[in-house]
Amino acid sequence: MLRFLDGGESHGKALVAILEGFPSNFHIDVEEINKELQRRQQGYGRGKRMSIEKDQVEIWSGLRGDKTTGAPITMIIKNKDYENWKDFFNREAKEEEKIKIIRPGHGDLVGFYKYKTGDIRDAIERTSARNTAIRTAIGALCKQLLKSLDIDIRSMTKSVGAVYENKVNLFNEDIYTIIQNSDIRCYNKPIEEKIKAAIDKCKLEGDTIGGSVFISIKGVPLGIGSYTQWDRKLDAIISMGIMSVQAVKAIAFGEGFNSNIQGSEFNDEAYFKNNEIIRGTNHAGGIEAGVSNGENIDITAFIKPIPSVKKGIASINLASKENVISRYERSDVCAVIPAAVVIENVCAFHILSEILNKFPSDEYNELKRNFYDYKAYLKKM
Ligand code: EPS
Repeated sequence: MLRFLDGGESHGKALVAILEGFPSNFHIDVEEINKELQRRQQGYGRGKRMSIEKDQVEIWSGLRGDKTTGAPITMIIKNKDYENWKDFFNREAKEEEKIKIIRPGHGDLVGFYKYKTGDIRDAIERTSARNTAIRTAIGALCKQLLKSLDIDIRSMTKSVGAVYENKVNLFNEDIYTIIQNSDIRCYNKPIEEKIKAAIDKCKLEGDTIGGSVFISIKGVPLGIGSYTQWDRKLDAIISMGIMSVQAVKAIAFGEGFNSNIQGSEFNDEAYFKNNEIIRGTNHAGGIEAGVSNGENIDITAFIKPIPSVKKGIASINLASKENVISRYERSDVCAVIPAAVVIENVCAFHILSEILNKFPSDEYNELKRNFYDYKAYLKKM
């Protein structure tokens, strides 16, 4: 079983995670993880914080040289901004600095009453999307192993505000190079310009903007996940991972949000061609009955506008019980573009975890052998 726990505050010393169940004898490329962390830090619409941080992972356990030993892997990403918060974190909060005015939409209200520390700051620190850095590091490691099993996870921006990008084939190298080099993660230049203009407009207005991202996973063989029990369904498992990413409000697999298709058209027609199963379409998004069917796993995730808006909105002071204008906390204007990278990596963790559930292996070569034997069996059917 692959599992992890993470800890860390947005402006605390570091983000930390312990990943357990990762097979031994796998050569890790730390620089590849750092590249993934850099991808996450990019994207149009980021705020000032990204000019402070330059995320780099340190691996403190579970390795001998660059090879995994099967022991828990401890990952650390230091927060550079901690230098500016050191004093703040190392003493009790002074009464006058405690935050009592909520940012509606954020975790401020629920955190204040749930954990009762008397300061909304404590909720802000742990609810922050800074947490996605460590989630990305964990996923990036899983992604490396998946890549060696010919499983590739890619993403693009699908929409920002009212501007929509057409879906393209992410596994066409020319197309994907353009997307990877775009700071909107878009293929179409005119759409990219429109999205930038929409983000700029929001920034000027002191507002924020949401959107959607498209993730496609290629190479997952038929048979990962199970319909025999609710908590073994692959789409349910992936959904939990994605839903736990800050600001995600909805997920669709394939054409899951399209109510304008009737059954005869929605269901992906199947054919045999040279003894191989061919599907006419992929409206199911690669998962039928909670089990991968061998097609690409296609996911769209919807990200709400960030709740920290400069433009004041109606809010409340929890101490004085007055109706006030919301307070502003430094933030990004648009988190859609980095969310695409985060969700790629969140998916990587769950896909690897479910592959390990089907092929329980302590050691990497054992996993590889079992995985490819299974793929050979599928081919022979
Ligand atoms: C975030 C607020 C901003 C973002 C942060 C998420 O941070 P700060 O409060 O330091 O300005 O930059 O995202 C990251 C730090 C990151 O690494 O993605 C929030 O409130 O969620």
